[in-house]
Amino acid sequence: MSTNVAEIMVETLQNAGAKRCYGVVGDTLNHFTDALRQSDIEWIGVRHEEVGGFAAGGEAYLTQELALCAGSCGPGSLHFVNGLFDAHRNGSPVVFIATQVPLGESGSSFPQEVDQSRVFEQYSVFCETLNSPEQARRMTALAAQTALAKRGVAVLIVPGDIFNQTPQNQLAYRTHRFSYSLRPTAAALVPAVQQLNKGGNITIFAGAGCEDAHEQVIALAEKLQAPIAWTSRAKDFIEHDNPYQVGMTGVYGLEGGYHAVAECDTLLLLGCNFAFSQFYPESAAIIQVDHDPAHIGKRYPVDVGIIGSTRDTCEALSQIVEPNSSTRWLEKCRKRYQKSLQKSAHKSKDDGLIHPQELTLALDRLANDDALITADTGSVNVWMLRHIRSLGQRRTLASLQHGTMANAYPQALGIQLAYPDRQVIAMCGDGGLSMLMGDLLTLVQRRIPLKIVVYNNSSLSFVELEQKVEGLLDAYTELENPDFGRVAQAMGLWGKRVEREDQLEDAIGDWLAYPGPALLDVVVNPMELVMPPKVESGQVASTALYSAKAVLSGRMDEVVHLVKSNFLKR
Ligand SMILES: Cc1ncc(C[n+]2csc(CCOP(=O)(O)OP(=O)(O)O)c2C)c(N)n1
Ligand SMILES: [Mg+2]
Repeated sequence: MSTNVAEIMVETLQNAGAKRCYGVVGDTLNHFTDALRQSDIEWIGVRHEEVGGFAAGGEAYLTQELALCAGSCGPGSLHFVNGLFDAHRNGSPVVFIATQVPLGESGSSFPQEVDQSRVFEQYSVFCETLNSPEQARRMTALAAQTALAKRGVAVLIVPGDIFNQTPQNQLAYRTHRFSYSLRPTAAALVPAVQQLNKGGNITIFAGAGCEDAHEQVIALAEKLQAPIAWTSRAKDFIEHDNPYQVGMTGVYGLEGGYHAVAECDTLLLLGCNFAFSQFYPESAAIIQVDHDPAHIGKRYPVDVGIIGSTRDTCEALSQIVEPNSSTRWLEKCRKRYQKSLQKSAHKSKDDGLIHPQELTLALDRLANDDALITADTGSVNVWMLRHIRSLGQRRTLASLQHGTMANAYPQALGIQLAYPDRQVIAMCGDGGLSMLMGDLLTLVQRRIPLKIVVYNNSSLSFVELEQKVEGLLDAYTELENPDFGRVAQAMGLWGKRVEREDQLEDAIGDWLAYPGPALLDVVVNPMELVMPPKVESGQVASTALYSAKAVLSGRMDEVVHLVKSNFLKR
């Protein structure tokens, strides 16, 4: 058996399946990293701890295995906050070892002392302090078990002087893992079946709770002839090989998904936690299926709740609902979806400029069928969600719950380490990339063959859109950028900049074929805005107000460009 606390913790985490630990070494962490050095867990030194938090989150999200982070006391652990909040909200099983000043100094405002528990308890599944060496094995096993079972970040705070102490006695605590199913009883299904048997226009709205239920959801849709709209987080589980899917609703969605949800008679929510009430139907009967009773009616009033896994509940419902003989509603929604998708992908008339949709469609065509793709918060993740097809083997990740910038390439860094033989692509905003650029050096130092593409619109464009639809003159969104291709080259990556549409395809080919880390800087049309499917009349008026303000302040050219790019589609 291991001897000191650091060794006990590392052994326990390794037995729980952890393969990598991300962080920056230092002071209170040194005994822990020394134990890691002698284990099978790989230390991934990053330049900024936030990147380590995102990377662990990306790795754990896709593998559903434990990933680790460890921080030195005070600022070293604080730097993880944003990355780990994102990991937690994505449901990534991560254990974070936050170290603390020596136990005897706690509470004395000792240099670098920060009360980590007050920071991390709000977004974690477990947040406890190790107060004695005897607790080491038990608390570490529990942290890992809770992260895996509840899918989130478990934080274990360890005073630095405990690591090299040896416990007097130890019991054989370890991490237990289970898979289980949650099948509703026949009686619990009756109200839902009665409603579904009334027929009419039934729509399924599928959420992230449909993971592992692709086949069962489609079988139920077939029986009900129901279109399936999906939330952004359900993309990978629902979109592919699905003749019933009609895309997303919400600000990221298009008309197809919007109308299917807003205008149905019965809405069947499957593992769906969609937060934006203005996109729910005003007068439909709503049935909600969820594994967690606390989620029923949380986002919008519902008529019937069923507690069960999506997989088991759909299987049970498919066996007992009456088949719907009318395909009219389904066909109407599918047609709207195809039309809205084409409209959104169209080029505008500004010849020569690269439109972000065109770039995304080119990536979709040229990326491998099993590529792993991340996207930054902003306009970029909308282009990814709309235009990169999931294809079944492809997986995607964005910061859809936490909504932080600068997530894409750090998440992809962890994903590429976990899947060294797969093509991994990070779709970055120019704002996102430049916010956390230092770890491009980690890609070079560790030869991580990640492919980064920058949607370079010299702008925090999503915020520009927000300001314009509120009738404000856009302000403080401009970015003065370098040639990111040359910056990448100077840092040791393959780098290139593309400015014209006719260069795009070849450049993507060269970039994807490069065997090491590579960055493609693509200058995209800055006026191409993410248009939501339902533009409120107030928003139209506000956009007109923006135009009036812009004209009055001598920015007429911008108004012409905006109208050409977004309203005069070919
Ligand atoms: C850490 C953080 N800061 C600020 C914001 C607010 N915000 C959301 S999107 C965005 C702009 C992103 O710009 P960029 O990465 O260039 O992408 P674009 O929208 O231009 O495609 C900002 C500032 C945020 N979500 N997260
Ligand atoms: Mg931008």
